[in-house]
Amino acid sequence: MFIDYVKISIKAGKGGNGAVAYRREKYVPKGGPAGGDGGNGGNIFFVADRNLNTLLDLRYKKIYQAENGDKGGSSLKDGKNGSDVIIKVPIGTLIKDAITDEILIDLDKDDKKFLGAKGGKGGKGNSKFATPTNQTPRFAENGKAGEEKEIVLELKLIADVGLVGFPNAGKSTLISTISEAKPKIADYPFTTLEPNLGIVRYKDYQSIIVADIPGIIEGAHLGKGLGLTFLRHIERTKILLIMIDITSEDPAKEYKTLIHELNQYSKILSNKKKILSFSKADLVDDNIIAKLKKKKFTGHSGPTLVFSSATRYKIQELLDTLWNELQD
Ligand SMILES: Nc1nc2c(ncn2[C@@H]2O[C@H](COP(=O)(O)OP(=O)(O)OP(=O)(O)O)[C@@H](O)[C@H]2O)c(=O)[nH]1
Ligand SMILES: [Mg+2]
Repeated sequence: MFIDYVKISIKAGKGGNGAVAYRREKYVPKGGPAGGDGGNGGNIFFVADRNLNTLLDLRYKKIYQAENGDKGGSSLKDGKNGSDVIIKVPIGTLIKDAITDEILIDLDKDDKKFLGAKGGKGGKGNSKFATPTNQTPRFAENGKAGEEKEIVLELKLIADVGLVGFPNAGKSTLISTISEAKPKIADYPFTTLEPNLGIVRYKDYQSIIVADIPGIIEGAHLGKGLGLTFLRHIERTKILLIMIDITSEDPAKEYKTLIHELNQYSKILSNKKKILSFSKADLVDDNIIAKLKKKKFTGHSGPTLVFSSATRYKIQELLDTLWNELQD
């Protein structure tokens, strides 16, 4: 399952209290202050880890609590610091404050680390409060509370190319043809309910990451079909491959609808570079293909690609075009 949104509570550890203690030595009845400091509370960190793809692991545990610092001891012994908690997340996870909705950080690189909640400082022991006029203080400082936050984690896939089309356009079939991804494919709408990422090997050592997402229908921005919330997964792609089923009754209208829904979702998507393509070329005659290639689509410039995942017709050309566009 693809999990892209999780809410959790994080609680850093409390600092340990400083100790009130006195030196006890033979023949010294009233020793000076010897209370150690409390240890610091453990912190909560988030770290991006390239081995993770989903937020699934975080779904079952809602509260993350770091260890408290130990209290200070006698004989100037300081308390142990509480251990930190490190929460691993996939690359591309946004960390937000659940209450203000503010983005705290974008963990967009492997190993990038973020201090989500700082542990409370340990209190000072009474030995630290000795002054010339009060050489044996009878008090120590208490440890401070650790930070507590409500956090939202949101994963935005980072792909090079996003596939955009109506349900059944053949998006999942394409990704399964050009990559190792094995998404569900079926001849009914909304087969894909969660995004799939595919890594396409290009030439020898290059790769293109493609994101297959659920289908879009007219009125999606009003919540029709699966709505548009999954479009956030393609906001960071460099290009969008618009896919229209070549057997569509009205390709121009389909194209217009897709562009309209993208525009409704965000400026980022409306400004993104788009390539227009027709899938399932094996289902029509060559003269229909030739006609479509010449047809003008309002608002679209650049080549129109026609391909078939079923027969691999023009699949290499499709990849070459995507690759070349990505180099710009
Ligand atoms: N003949 C032919 N059929 C295809 C081709 N590509 C996909 N199909 C068929 O079209 C149907 C829909 O394919 P999917 O890949 O599931 O379509 P999708 O765009 O991912 O659909 P949603 O996930 O519902 O948005 C399936 O029955 C596929 O077998 C193709 O190149 N040629
Ligand atoms: Mg699909």
